[in-house]
Amino acid sequence: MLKQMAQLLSRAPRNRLIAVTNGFQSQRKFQLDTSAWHHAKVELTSKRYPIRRGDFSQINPRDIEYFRGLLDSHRVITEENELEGYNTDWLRTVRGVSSVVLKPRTTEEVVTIMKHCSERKLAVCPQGGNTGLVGGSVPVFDEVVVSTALMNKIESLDELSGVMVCQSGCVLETLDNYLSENGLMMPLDLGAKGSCHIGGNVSTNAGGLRLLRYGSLHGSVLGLEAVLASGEVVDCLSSLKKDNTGYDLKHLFIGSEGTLGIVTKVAIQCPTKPRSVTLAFLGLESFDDVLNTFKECKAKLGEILSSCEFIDASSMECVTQNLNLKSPIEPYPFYMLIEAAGSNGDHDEEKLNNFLEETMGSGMVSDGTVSSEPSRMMTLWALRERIAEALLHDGYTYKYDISIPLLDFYKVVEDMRERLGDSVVRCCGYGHVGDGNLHLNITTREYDQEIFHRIEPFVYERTSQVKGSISAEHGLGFKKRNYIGYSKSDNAVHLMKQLKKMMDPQGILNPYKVLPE
Ligand code: FAD
Ligand code: 2HG
Ligand code: ZN
Repeated sequence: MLKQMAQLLSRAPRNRLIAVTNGFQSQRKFQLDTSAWHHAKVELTSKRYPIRRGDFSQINPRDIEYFRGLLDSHRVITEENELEGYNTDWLRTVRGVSSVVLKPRTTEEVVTIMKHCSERKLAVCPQGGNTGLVGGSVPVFDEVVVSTALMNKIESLDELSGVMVCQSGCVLETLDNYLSENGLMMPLDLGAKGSCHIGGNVSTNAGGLRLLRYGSLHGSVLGLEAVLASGEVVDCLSSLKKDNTGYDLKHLFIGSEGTLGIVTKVAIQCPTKPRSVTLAFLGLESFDDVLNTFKECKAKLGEILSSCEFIDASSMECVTQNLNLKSPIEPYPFYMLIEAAGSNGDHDEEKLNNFLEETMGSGMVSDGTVSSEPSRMMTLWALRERIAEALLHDGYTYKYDISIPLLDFYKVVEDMRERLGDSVVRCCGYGHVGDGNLHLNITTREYDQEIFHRIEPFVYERTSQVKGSISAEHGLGFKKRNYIGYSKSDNAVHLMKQLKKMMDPQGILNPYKVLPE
């Protein structure tokens, strides 16, 4: 059966997997085709949202002079054209007006920058690859952008334990390629891998396509170094798997989205790269079939299951029509990508065969195609990984990233579709079904305030009713911070505010983000 399925693949075109980028940062391997996007400037965040600038100082020529004395002049960006990419998010939904971007190379430089900003009460927005999806990575007003783009050194790799220590500006894909040469891999993988930085991943606690297998960064990050608002360094750069000496402070920085400190170094546990990887791309008639197939793949594949993703018909239509990618199978209401990765190809193939025989035999899976060939797997993964990019071609994207019990999972998409009717271009669902994480996306040609209010807070109320999370993996950033109460208790939010006050008394680190107004 695997052979028959593999034959189906010959119909699939070979697309190059394009990594995302704003097109502003030149070190990217691939460039995102932005030709179909609107070229008009994104509306200023401070205009679209009712928000007042905090009581921070404004940057003046003496500050710029100070930064130029500290960094070479090409690491202090003040040119308007160059600033635009750092002021605008990847989704093109929020825009700030920072007049300076700083590019330190070392922790010491970050320390000096933060000491100066603290003394002057200048607000700071830490930025990695600027692929964040909740408006956290760009300034809201005129915050100083501290970019980690040049903090890209790999410091050490212990091949025996698999622990790598690197600076926070290393691009995820670069790290993965480096590890691959040493028989290892990064424990996370996402569509933005060609642009996002490990510091950004840690600061958002990014999930991605293989969280199902390798767990969250709260497990894989063994240690980190961060610079506080005051310029003080917190050295928690342990490379030990086990270390129960006091409070584990690194967890405060994982997922705090640049509000508690600037992450400068990371020690990460890297798994062994599997010797055999096989990907099944399946077509299914109903969402019940998706859930049953998930249950079955856990049972039949066990420890070799490395990813379990789903795509609905509308998401597939988006990626095929907007990006001209081709589905390898006929249209179905749902599709799944199930990846198996192990150390013995024959053993893995046998397991996968059993799983496919069972699910296709019982009618749970209607059609499918399987491949172990790297370029073909990349072609299939592109259909899933490039949906976020494809949606941008519709116009404006209202993006929701929720954790929700599996029994209620797709009902949310159906309810939203019914609620919005034909007032929107698209309402689709896809994502990490194996982790209970739905990506609900709605698009309109342009931003529409009325539609926005029909979606929010309905989507958060709906999620909260079933005890879900209003942000499974993208964080709260600027756009979702005022909805934190739908997923966290008042006491928890209060404690978060106290922690913030203690670690950043002037509130200069990434203001207007994560915590509610
Ligand atoms: P940025 O976008 O630059 O910043 C994100 C946040 O972290 C901001 O609040 C910023 O202030 C802060 N920050 C950045 N660097 C630091 C630092 N060194 N110290 C302190 N704070 C810092 N996310 C997922 O979880 N799973 C996915 O599958 C996934 N897929 C994606 C696919 C695409 C196509 C895109 C565009 C995004 C995707 N994302 C995904 C979202 C995004 O890529 C991740 O959140 C990523 O981890 C952000 O990394 P970054 O370097 O781009 O950070
Ligand atoms: C993904 O899993 C990302 O592809 C983006 O988290 C999700 O576009 C989205 O909603
Ligand atoms: Zn995701």
